[in-house]
Amino acid sequence: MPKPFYLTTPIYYVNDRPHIGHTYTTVLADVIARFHRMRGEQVYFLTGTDEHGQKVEKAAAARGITPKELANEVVANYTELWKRMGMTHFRFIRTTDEDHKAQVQRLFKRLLDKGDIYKSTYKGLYSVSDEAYVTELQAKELQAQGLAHQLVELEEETYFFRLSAYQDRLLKYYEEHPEFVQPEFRFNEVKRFVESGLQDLSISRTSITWGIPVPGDEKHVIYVWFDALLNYLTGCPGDSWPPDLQIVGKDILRFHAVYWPAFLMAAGMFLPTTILAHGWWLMGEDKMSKSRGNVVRPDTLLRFGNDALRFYFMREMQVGHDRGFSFEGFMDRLNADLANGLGNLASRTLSMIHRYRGGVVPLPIAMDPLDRAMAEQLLEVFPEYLEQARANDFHAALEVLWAYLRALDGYIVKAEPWKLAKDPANDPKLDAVLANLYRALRATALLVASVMPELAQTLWASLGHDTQVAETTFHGFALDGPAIGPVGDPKPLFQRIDKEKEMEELMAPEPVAVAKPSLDVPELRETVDADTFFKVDLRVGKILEAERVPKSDKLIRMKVDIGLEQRTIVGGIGKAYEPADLLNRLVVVVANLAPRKLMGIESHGMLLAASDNASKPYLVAPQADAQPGFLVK
Ligand code: ME8
Repeated sequence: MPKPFYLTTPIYYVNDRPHIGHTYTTVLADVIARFHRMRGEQVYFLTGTDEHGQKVEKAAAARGITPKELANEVVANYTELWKRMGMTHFRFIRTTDEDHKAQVQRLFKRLLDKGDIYKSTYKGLYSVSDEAYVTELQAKELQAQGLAHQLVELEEETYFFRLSAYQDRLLKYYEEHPEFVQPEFRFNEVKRFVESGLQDLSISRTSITWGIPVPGDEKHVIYVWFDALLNYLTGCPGDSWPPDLQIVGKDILRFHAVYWPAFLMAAGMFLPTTILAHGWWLMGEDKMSKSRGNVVRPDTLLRFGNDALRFYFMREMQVGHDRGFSFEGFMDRLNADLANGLGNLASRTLSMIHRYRGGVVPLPIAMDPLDRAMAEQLLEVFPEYLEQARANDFHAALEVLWAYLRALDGYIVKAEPWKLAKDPANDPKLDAVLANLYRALRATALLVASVMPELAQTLWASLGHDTQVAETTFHGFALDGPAIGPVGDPKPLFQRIDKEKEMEELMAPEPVAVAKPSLDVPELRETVDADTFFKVDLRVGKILEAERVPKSDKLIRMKVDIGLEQRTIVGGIGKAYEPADLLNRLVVVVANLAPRKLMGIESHGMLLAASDNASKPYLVAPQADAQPGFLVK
């Protein structure tokens, strides 16, 4: 019995909600996990969150909550997103999990006893944003990038990991394991870094409290990266070590390809088989990041469906390279490949099988050279797709498959089945064409099931299967096997996107990024007496849930705690706010406003918001320590 395929993503910091960068990494892992299951392997896929460290401690302090409370809030965004997207991880690990804390302390102690960890003093520069000490050389790089303000001078007592002792062993290991880091050009960067010399690594801090204490010396907490990397160990089920594939962004390759294997060597453990470093999704020339205000959230794209986003990620990004994101490119790709491309081919094929053969897939008794060429091409495309996907290159795999789908379009044009159908003498030729198209679609459903689970299942079912495509394995699959049953009605696989309409909405920037609003100050309204004013019941509310009202780009349905009770309130703020941005916000509610129906939903109350000339809402927010139910007067 081969060992289960163990696959990991980085664990994400809890200082931000997930954006499409984090989503991309997790989708890539999920696609690979599903692919390996269809190869008949048992797969463990681990993801989670990295919750300790100074940044979280500070962000929580600024909001007057504990770091754990802050972490819980952000973690929910991740777990809910992954659930909504149907990710197939077996565990969502948090570095605040008890078993993880125990694991980190145990390993720290073991390496301390062994002499690989020792106590000394660190003096030098520290990057607050990276939570890492930096060498002179790295400091110069940061200065060149204008990031020097993130550096501080530090002198502190610290525990060191004897990284320098592992330089030669690492280089030897790299030499003997050419598959250890992919892609190769990144592996070369890693080798050069290690060849340039490794210094011992400080792995504890006394300046922070939010972390795992050093066992027996509790004024030290364990450095976030030592803590974080060990999640892969904590989360590994008994029979699965070492990881077969660890997916990371290129930003954190050094930690995974240098520090992490050195820790494992020190612990006397096997090293992961492959660290796969992918590139970045860029906006223009820049990395997507909250501080640059150029972040695209998955919510914005998931309106087009989970599979659409997964397909776009896999089709567009060549693993290892950077890729510019654009809404237009996103929609063009989906329209071309899913609405046209595959969608079109499937609906044409199914309607022809219905129209000409009553839904029963014919057997190809006689094939002419063109039919045979198409059938043979499938025999090549299928294993080629599997090979590329096995090498984690879904970009290339999908390219090969879609080139074949385009060739099939040409095949239909040449064969002209609508003409063949007019004369029974052409029956054998028409049978061959229909059978070839059917087989190609059936193979496609199987191949794309790990990339687009729902779409593949719809296609699989409409081809007459009553099984789950995801439970079918590639091995031994008969590409020329007979059809299982009659085909179903052609259902559109993917709804064409109205690009112009969508562009208007999508291009509306996130609230943080909008230009300063202009305002012609409106005239003062008529005077009211105090009694009239106090009739209005204004109180503090807290938004507990928020979701878009289907078919409306403006309305958001919220559940708001107003102290007395929880209310459903529908607000026209959807163009200015994402539902996820509204969660846990304190707002001011007009609580005694007569209820009214908005798109069939009864809204009981209203949120106070300021408004500019363009009627863009700006929610009024009470001070952070106000409580739901407080009267506003
Ligand atoms: O680094 N394009 O967490 P993190 C593609 N906690 N992928 C991107 C991306 C982008 N623009 N931005 C982020 C950490 N990512 C540590 C990891 S692991 C033991 C600890 C993805 O929240 C990419 O996978 O900053 C990157 O490596 C990861 O998010 C960083 O997530």
